[in-house]
Order: sequence, then structure tokens, then C-alpha cells
Amino acid sequence: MQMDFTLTPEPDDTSRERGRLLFAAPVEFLKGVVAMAGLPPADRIEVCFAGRSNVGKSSLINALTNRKNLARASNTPGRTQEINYFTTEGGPYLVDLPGYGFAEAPVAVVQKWQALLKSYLSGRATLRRVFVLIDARHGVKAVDDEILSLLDRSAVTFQVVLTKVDKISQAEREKVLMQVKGALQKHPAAYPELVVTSSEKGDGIETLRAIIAGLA
Ligand SMILES: Nc1nc2c(ncn2[C@@H]2O[C@H](COP(=O)(O)OP(=O)(O)OP(=O)(O)O)[C@@H](O)[C@H]2O)c(=O)[nH]1
Ligand SMILES: [Mg+2]
Repeated sequence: MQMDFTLTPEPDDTSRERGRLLFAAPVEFLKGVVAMAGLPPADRIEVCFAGRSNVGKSSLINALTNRKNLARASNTPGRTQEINYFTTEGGPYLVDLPGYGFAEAPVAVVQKWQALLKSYLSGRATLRRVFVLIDARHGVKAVDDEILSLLDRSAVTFQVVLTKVDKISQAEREKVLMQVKGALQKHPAAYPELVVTSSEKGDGIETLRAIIAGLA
């Protein structure tokens, strides 16, 4: 059966306001986690941001929270090496993950944090939704597919967020959306709506805030 993927519609005034309020309140760094045993108590729901190295996970958290440097963003792929927890007031934990598909660190180091990433994505009961970030210039790659299959097997709902849309034309946008929608056909854990974002220009940020506030 063909699954129908659409863009998330613009939030209505109520949900937009709810999203605005959640992210206008203080969002604080809680801790960086390097082993499953270090995860904070599972006393509330959480959402996480997953994706290939350099796709823009940390930048997206900065854009959502309107803070330049809350989650460190950098040009150096593989910069986020821990599972970083941020608290919201009355809302979910926001979780910034290390990137996957990064080959330039020592193999042992990469393996260690990829193993942690996989344990986390498949074994966190309070993980309500995984935002899987896909670079709008590149579309879904084999390494993304691997993670998406892991989420299918673990029955964890994921929602695709296209990033860096400011870097492509409207025509390229249509093309990558087709590719992504095609790739998602084989992933039953995929949420049927996609979000197109630019942390640089602000596209999709209010929509994403509203989605996260709506999950709480
Ligand atoms: N033009 C543009 N650049 C972006 C955008 N989002 C992120 N970037 C840039 O992409 C690079 C990587 O961003 P990060 O947010 O550090 O990426 P990440 O996914 O957290 O990377 P890792 O932690 O290494 O996995 C930085 O140079 C950002 O400035 C965007 O929306 N538009
Ligand atoms: Mg990062």
C-alpha cells in the first residue's frame, strides 16, 4: 500500500501560541550522557534529534530555543559526542544526539558512541518521537535507512525534518521531497507529515515548536 506523506500544515493560532510559550520559557542544559546508565530518570516524555553528522541537529535546537549557543553547533562533523539533555518548563526533554555516519574519528570511539546511540534509540521507553533530520541537499542516504529500520523494529515513531532548505532552490526542494517520500514507503514507523526547515532563516521553526508542544 502506498503511504501518503505530506508537509505538516501551518499550525493554527492556538498551537502556534502553545509552541511559542514552551520555547519562550527557559530551556536549560541538564547533562551530557555517555552511557545508558547515565540517562536521567524517565519521569517525563522526551523528543530527540537524530541524523547524520553535520545535518544540523544542534543548530535546530538552537533555533527552536532562540539561543545561539545552547546546543553547540559547529563546522566540525562529529562534534556532538554525548547524548545531551535539555529541560523545558512543563514540556518534554529535548535530546541532542551525536551524528551517525561519521568516519573521521578513531574507529573505537565511533563504535562506542554509535552503539550508545542505537541503545538509546531502541531502548528509551519515554522517547515519544524521534525527529530524524535529513539534509535537503542530500536526501535519505543508506546510513539514514539503517537508523530508520532500527526505529521500525523498535516501534519508535520518527518524523523527518528536512534541514538547510535555505541552501536549495524550489525545484530542488520538490525533487528531494519526492526522494524522501519514496524512501519512507518502506518504514512503518514514519510519521506521515514532514517538516521543512532552515535554522538559518527560520523556516519551519514555529511549526516544529507547535509539534513538540502538542506532544506534551
Ligand atoms: N545554511 C544553513 N546552514 C546550517 C543550517 N543548520 C545548520 N547549518 C550549518 O551546518 C553545520 C553543522 O551544524 P550542526 O548543528 O553542528 O550539525 P549537527 O548535526 O549537530 O552535527 P554533529 O553534532 O557533528 O552531528 C554548521 O556549520 C551550521 O552552521 C541551516 O538551516 N542553514
Ligand atoms: Mg551536534
